[in-house]
Amino acid sequence: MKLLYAPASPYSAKVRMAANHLGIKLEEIKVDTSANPKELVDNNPLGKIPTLITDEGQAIYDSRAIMQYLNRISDGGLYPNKDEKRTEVEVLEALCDGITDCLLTIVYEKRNHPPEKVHQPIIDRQWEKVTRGLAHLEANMPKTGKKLNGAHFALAGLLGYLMLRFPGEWENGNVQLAAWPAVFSEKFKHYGVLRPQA
Ligand SMILES: N[C@@H](CCC(=O)N[C@@H](CS)C(=O)NCC(=O)O)C(=O)O
Repeated sequence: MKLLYAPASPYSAKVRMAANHLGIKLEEIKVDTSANPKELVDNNPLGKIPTLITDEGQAIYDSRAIMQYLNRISDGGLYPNKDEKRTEVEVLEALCDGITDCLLTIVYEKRNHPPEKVHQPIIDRQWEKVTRGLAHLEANMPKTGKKLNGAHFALAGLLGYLMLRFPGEWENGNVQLAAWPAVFSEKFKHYGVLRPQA
């Protein structure tokens, strides 16, 4: 199976960590989405990463569809079996990915405009959502026991992206979240290598 990814991409980090945790081997192909590489747009009309291409040639995106696929081929290795618990994990993953979406909107707004054209109200609105989302996570920290699930990898992708692109801007008041990467690294030894990085 091939995974089209970029090292800084938090959603790519989520699925790379999950696959590694499950012992699923991926041929990882680094792509630059801004160049619209043919293999990417031929397989994903949205031109986004991560995009997984199975050995049979089926393209799977987005990251949550990939996570569900990894869960199926690992016989339920990523999500709990019981409905209520599974929904809880899926919603937590959606929250982490949603906060990540807001962070990416901010990064793209700044990256794609000269400073005088950056629309500050967009950034402020997205940052409000980030702040609310992080406060919710801080007040409802997921248990990080022996068995890791999809939400743990989503949180690891989100916090890795915050550490990479927003250092010093989110830790205040989020003591448990700021401490969590160290906790997670104890359970998942490859976090240092697979977390989002430049
Ligand atoms: N909902 C998608 C989001 C994917 C996404 O936005 N990926 C970014 C990189 S982190 C991307 O491909 N950006 C390039 C673009 O939007 O053209 C997922 O969970 O996979």
